[in-house]
Amino acid sequence: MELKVLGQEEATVSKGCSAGSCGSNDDQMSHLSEEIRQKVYNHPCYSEEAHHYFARMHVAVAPACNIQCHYCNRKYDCANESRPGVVSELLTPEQAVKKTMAVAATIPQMTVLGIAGPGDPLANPERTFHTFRELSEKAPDIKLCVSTNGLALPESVEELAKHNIDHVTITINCVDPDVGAKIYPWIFWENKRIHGREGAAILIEQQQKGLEMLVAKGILVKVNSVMIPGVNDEHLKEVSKIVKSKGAFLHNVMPLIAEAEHGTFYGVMGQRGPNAKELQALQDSCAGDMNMMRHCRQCRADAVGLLGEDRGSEFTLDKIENMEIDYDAAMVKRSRIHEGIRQELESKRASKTEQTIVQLNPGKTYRPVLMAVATSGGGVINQHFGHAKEFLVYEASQNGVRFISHRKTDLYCGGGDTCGDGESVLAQTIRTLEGCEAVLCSKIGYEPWGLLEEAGIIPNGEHGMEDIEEAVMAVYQEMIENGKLDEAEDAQASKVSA
Ligand code: CLF
Ligand code: SF4
Repeated sequence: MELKVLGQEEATVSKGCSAGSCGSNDDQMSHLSEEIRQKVYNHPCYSEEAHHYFARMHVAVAPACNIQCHYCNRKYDCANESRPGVVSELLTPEQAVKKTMAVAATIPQMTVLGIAGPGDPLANPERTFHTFRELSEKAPDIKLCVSTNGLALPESVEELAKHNIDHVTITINCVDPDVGAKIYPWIFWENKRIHGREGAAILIEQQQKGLEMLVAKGILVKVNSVMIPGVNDEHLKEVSKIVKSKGAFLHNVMPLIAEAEHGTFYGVMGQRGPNAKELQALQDSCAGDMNMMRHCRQCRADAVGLLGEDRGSEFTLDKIENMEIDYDAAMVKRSRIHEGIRQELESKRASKTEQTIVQLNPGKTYRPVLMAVATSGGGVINQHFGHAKEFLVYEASQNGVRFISHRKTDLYCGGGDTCGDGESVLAQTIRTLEGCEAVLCSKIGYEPWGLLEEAGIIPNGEHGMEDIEEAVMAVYQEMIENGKLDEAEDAQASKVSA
């Protein structure tokens, strides 16, 4: 069967790339210029498709920060790119280079090295650029990536371009200083603290200037925004429009995570974060103007592995200390594996043809359906229901399949062939799937099967090792054939869970 996979609006992308595809896959990739496709096809954050195959790693070399965000506690990693409440081990640039080469040699799918904290990388220019400089010499096949609050960006653009850094993330939470004053209590600027609206205005100006300068250099810019209900949620639509008009490649709207135990201003004040439904609604309304990233995992400043997994504990300083690394040999292996993945992706695209579901019952309209998928990567359904730490949520409709979000869960199954222990955690897992009408996995135990059915979710273990989008569409087609969607001929909106 042939599928059409949907994502953001189609558009021709030229220099500076303002639209087209990136949150997602094949159809979208085909609209990118060759130059940009080369930059994003193996970057797990800039391409939704790539995140099934390629890994990233972060090195925590940048301790200082030049601003204060109300969602940040300086004891922890920069919450602009990381989950708050997580502490990373600070590395020297030399340690960071060694660790990166060790990971690259061990995990050939690791294609991107990012610096995202624990403070702001550009507030620590010596440490950040020392790391980039050495890596671009010693491991030239690794893409370099950086995430910043943008205050020191304009003065850093030349240096970023010099090191061939093709991917820069700026966290832009507002373009209005009055909104900014509610998010940033102060910035450190020209050797003094500047508070409130005045500080926010300088930050916004620097961010916008930096964005324009990067785009002019042909560097791909992703904009992260933290969605803070009641503070900047409505305003982010305006932010999305403006950053798109200035040439940003991708917009990643992330949920505020504010817990009192993190000791942040918002956490202590009881500022809530958005629920999944609110986040999706905002992402959808921004998507009319902008490519949206929906697969961000808010990873930590020392994360290693595919998005959604963290293999950092395999590469602690004591473990890498004694590793012998033949990086020339590793590069040969890496390039062979990358070529294999590229060929696999190309052949997948070539095998997809126009999907036929609409012709199944011409003249009828069926509502979209959300389905959860258990996968550990590779773009296929390959995970046991009870082993899934997260589920990917896709929407199937007569227009095709599109990725919507991921939902984290706690493991309830310790392994083996049976699922069933820890029923309350299982019940919790099923609650996280609320709004989904089917769950696709490689295998599932008797007990969760029954509980899912009771919750109105169809368990499905029949598509193990199949391509995710094809399997999702096959199940959607079965639902139509079995008359499960007949009641919705007048196309009610899909049930989107909170
Ligand atoms: Fe790291 Fe960020 Fe580069 Fe990716 S993460 S610096 S762009 S390599 Fe990616 Fe992680 Fe989300 Fe960041 S999933 S938090 S968006
Ligand atoms: Fe914290 Fe990052 Fe904001 Fe700095 S930019 S205050 S490290 S969240």
